[in-house]
Amino acid sequence: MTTLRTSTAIPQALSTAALQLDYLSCDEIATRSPAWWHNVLGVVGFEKRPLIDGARVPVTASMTPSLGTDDNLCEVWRVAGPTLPLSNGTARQSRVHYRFCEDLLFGSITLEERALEAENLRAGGAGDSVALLRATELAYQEIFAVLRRTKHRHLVRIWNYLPEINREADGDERYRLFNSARQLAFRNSGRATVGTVPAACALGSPPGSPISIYFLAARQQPRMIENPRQTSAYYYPVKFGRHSPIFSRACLLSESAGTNLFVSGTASIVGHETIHPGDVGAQTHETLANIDALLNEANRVVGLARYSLDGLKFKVYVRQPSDLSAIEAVLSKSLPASTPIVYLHADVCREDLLVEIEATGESSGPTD
Ligand code: 3EB
Repeated sequence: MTTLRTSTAIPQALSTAALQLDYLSCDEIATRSPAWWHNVLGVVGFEKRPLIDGARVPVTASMTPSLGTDDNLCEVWRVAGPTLPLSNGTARQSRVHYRFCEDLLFGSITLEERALEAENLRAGGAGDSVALLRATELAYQEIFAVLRRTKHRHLVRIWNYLPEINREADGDERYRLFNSARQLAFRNSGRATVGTVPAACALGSPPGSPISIYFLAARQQPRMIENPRQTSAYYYPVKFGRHSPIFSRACLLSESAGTNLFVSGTASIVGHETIHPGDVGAQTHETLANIDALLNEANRVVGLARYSLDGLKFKVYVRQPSDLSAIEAVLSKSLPASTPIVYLHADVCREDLLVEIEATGESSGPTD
C-alpha cells in the first residue's frame, strides 16, 4: 500500500504523476520496449480488443470501429513522474481490471448481457430490459468497490459503451434503462448524483458487443465544470427519461501535470434540447460552440487563460459513416492543423444526434 503525502511544501504539480494520452496503432505499440510498457496504465482498442502479449496492463475495447483510417487504432494512457512504479490489480470476485499509481487509477470492465439473460431464464424468465439493468448496476457496484479498496475514491472520467443504445426494450429505450441503473448504483453507494459527478460519455456499439466501461479515478477531488449554455445533465427534465444521466460536462484535475482536462461527450444540445436535427454540419458547429464554452468556463474557474483548443485531443463519434466528410470539413476549419482527431462509428444516445465529440487535454497557457 502506498502512503499519502503529508508535506504541503512541494507544489502538487511537481509531486504528482503526469498523465499522458495517445492514440496509436495497435501494431506500433506491440513493438514498444518493456520500459515504455512499464508506465502504461491502460489500453483501449476501438474496433476490438488489441492482442497484447505479456503486458500487465488492463486492455479493453469500446467496440466502436474507427472511420477514415486503415490503422487499427487504440487509446493509450500512460504516466510519468516520481510516483512510479505502477501497481496492478484484478480484484477477487470482480471483473474490474485496473492499474494505478499513487494519484491515478485506470480500470475497465466488460459484461455480457447474454450471460445475465441466461441466469434470468433459469430464474423463471424476465424481460429484455432486466439483463441491461442488472449488468449496469453490477458494473458500477464493482467499480465503486475497487475505488473504495484502493482509495482512489474520486471518479474523474468514465466511458460507457453499450450495444444497441437506442433500441427499445420492454417499452423503454436502452439508454434510458442504463440511466436508471447508473443512478441507482450511485445512490446505493452513497455517492453524489448531482454536482460532484464524473465527466462521462455513453455511446452505442453494434449488436452482440459486450457492455464495455472504462474509467480514470483519482485520490484528489477533481473540479467539475458545467456548461453555461446547457442544462446540467443531472437536471434534465423527465421527458428525457425518468432518471437523469449522471455526469458533469467536464472535469479538471487542476493540480496535476500533463493531461488534466476531461471534456465529456458533447453534442448539439442547447439548454436541454437537441438543435439542428438532420443537419450534421450545423450540429458539429454547435458542438464546437459547447466545447468552447466549456474551455472558457474552465479558465474562469481556475482564474487563468490556461485551456484552449490547442492543448486538446478529440474523439468524434459519428452515427452515419456517410456524414464523415461533412464533419471533417467543419473540424478541419475550426481546429488547429496538428490536432489529433480520431473518428469512431457509434450510435449517439439521442436518436436525433448525429455527432458527439469528446476532448481531453493539457494546459496550453499559463499554469500560475
Ligand atoms: C448529452 O449532452 C449528450 O449519459 O454519460 C453526453 C455525455 C451524453 C455523457 C452520459 C450522455 C452522457 O446529453 C449525451
